[in-house]
Amino acid sequence: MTIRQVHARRIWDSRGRPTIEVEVVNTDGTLGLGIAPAGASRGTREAVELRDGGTRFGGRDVQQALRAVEREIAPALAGRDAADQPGIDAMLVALDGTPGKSRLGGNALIATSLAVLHAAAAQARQPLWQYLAQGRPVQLPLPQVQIFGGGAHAGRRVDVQDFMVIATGARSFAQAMEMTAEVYRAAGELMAQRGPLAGVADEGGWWPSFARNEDALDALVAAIEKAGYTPGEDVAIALDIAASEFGSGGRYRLALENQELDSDGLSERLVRWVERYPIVSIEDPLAEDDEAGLAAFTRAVGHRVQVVGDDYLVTNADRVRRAAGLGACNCVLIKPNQAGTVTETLAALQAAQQHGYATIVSARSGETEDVAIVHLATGWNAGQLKVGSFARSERMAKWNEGIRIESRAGAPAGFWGRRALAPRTKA
Ligand code: 2PG
Ligand code: MG
Repeated sequence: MTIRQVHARRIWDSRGRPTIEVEVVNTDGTLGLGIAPAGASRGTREAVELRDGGTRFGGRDVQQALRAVEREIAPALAGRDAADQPGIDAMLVALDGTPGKSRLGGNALIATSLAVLHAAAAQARQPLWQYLAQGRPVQLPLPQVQIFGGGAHAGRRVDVQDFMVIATGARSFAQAMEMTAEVYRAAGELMAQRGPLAGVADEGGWWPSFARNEDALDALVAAIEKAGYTPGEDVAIALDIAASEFGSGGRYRLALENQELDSDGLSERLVRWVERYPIVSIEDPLAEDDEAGLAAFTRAVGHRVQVVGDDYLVTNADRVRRAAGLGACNCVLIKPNQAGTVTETLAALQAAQQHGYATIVSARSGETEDVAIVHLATGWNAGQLKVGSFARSERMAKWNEGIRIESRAGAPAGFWGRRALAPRTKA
């Protein structure tokens, strides 16, 4: 079976910004849709998102990326078999010809690559997760869900970007959602009572105007308790510090507390948080250029807390192997559009698994109704899934898809639960 047609169109993401959707149609009439998401806090080594510049839509239009698909990618895909994902992705990378995918655009490439993947699953008449699992036993991922949004997603009102919860006591994906719903609601009520609520952030998390970063942690613990759960037992805390957003060259500027810290100073602050709060996961604790700091932080707390590399590892297999050699991080955030193709995304995930790192498949802050990442997390048996908060349909579509996958006949064999967290020695 071969690809008959490839179309690209401009659609709109959850921030109301242009993005690219690619449609791949097979000769048997089955088709696949792929959509590029968009980050706000980005690693410098991510695949380049091609934007037109100028004044239209704030410079964010994607006409060049659309043209790249219509004029170059579509003719090159015609007649190929969608099931040959590695061959097609290698062709896309070669066709682009630049190290950062800046010529055709990482957004054009990932939308195409995902569309090809969906088309192959459709052609095989299988749900995407099942097509990816290829008969191997897989389990539903453990969700990380944002309760408070900060950093680049909320006008930098607090320095830390994501204050999240993980329902460590949940026994199924659906139960994790139930527990999260109660905590999200309790957090909103608490904020409304205390007064610092200022709407919701880019991923649907409450946007509270706290005076200190620690106030958000205290509020999170209070929300877990208010919801009737025991912090650290039933529901634990996960943070994305996104430190590259407020630090480089070993200097970190905490705007909220009007403090400048060096790498050790920020590390010590975070270690104190780990000691005081029921935190089980910390992402990008130090900036992407602070490799020594990331390795030192992992040595200090990596035996009891998950240390996640996002901006630092940018879903790149070589960078994962390099980090493993240095002992930096023990978990890799997996974002397909950082890599630019499905095959390179899978390579990063496999490199992580080979080195004993845990993995989290993640959405971006700019999303759509696309639910592909839930299928990737499940079918690749990644263990964990990060989608943003528990509000707004670009987020809820993904959580609901997890519930659908779990409840259908022929569902994956169970739920990862807290076993998915690094370090993997925990029961
Ligand atoms: C992150 C993501 C999701 P963005 O940093 O992990 O929260 O944000 O897509 O803006 O990079
Ligand atoms: Mg991050």
